[in-house]
Amino acid sequence: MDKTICVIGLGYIGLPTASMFATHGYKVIGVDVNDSIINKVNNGHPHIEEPGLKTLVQAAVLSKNLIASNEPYDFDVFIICVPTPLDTTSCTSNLNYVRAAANSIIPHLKAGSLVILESTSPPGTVNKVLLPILEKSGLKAGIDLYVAHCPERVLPGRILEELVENDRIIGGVNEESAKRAEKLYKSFVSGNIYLTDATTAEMCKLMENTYRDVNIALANELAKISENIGINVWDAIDLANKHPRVNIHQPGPGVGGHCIPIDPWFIAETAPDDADLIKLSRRINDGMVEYLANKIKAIIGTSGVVTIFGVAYKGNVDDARESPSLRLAGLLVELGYHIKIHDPHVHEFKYELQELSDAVQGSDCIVVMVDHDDFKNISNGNIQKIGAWMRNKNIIDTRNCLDHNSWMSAGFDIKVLGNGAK
Ligand code: SAJ
Repeated sequence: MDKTICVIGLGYIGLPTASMFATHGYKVIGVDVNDSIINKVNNGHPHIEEPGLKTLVQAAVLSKNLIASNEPYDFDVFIICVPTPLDTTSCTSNLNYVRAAANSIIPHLKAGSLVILESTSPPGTVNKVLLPILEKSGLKAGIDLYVAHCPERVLPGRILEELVENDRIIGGVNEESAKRAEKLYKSFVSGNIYLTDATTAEMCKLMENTYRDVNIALANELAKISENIGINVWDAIDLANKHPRVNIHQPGPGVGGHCIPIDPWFIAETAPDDADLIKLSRRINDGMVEYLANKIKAIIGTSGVVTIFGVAYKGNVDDARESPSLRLAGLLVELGYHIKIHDPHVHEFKYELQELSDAVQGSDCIVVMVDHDDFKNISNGNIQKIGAWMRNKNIIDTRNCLDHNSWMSAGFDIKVLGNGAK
């Protein structure tokens, strides 16, 4: 019976997972390389903004069932929740953090230890990367060492609910590994738990996010076509989705976050000659910022002041990782435009962030890149003020999220991505 767990990596998945186990009957050591994170966790002040997480971490720490440390202990179970970033030059996975985590637990393994990889990884990572390292301990996977892959699928902003409610896929190097991991997660997961092999579990996670990226690429391609043929793609998608088996996604300025734009590459690196649609979809989605730059050029010419509204990767979050706005900003600067940026949720960004009034001062065009509620709810009075501060009253709504009549009444020329209707 497993009673003690080492969670390696206290990020946006590791910390909630460690805290969940610590409040459901397990003694947990949360291991991280960052001393500041360790101190914050031990003081009950998580470094991650996530609804309900502070309460959960404080309960886990106060119960003394969660201690953060910079090194593992000789516990029963080890759960690896470290980053697996994309090497953007080669578009391949960087598994160095997984290797480092695996090496760090070798001295703490004993006969019967269970190791679970949660980090999203290319298919084959458990069998070809993790096992060879863990077996340096002298233990043999499937004999006296149990190993499984249990990917997460939680939506940032709803992590604690989805950690409990979502179905989980567990892939073991053998059936006993999967079953031992299943018993562990059943301590707090109310969703169904499905068992498979490790490589299938790795591929399943990647397929989920690749499905989303490919469907977003379809929506973006339909948006461009709709502009050309003079219809509103948003209305067309809404109507097409009335079909019981159609789920066309929403167009946008590109795909951000540290999952959807990255996970498809993990499949492509494994089968580069067979991943044509997957790679093309990535190019279509990443190409939306060039499409927008051409739209801006058609509106204000080859120079001027462009205001970017929103740098988070999606609405109402403060995370700007892999944000399309980052790529658009770089492209516009390269093309010679003067850019000004405003995002009410994000406070650190590669480019200067300004308050709204400063960001629109003297601007020739606002590009709404993120459907923050703050942008949707700008009052008519403030729309008038924004118009008065701008040099030219142009606005491009890439998320179809604004009240277009309000902006048009204030004298704005409004363009909506994908809306070619006059
Ligand atoms: N986006 C569109 N059009 C859409 C949907 C999303 O342009 O129709 C864009 C968003 O603006 C954003 C990006 O795609 O820039 C990603 O958005 P997302 O809604 O997919 O959010 P994530 O990345 O936070 O969460 C996804 C989820 N995966 C799926 O829905 C299949 C989540 O369940 C995963 O756990 C998460 O990736 C992850 O960590 O893998």
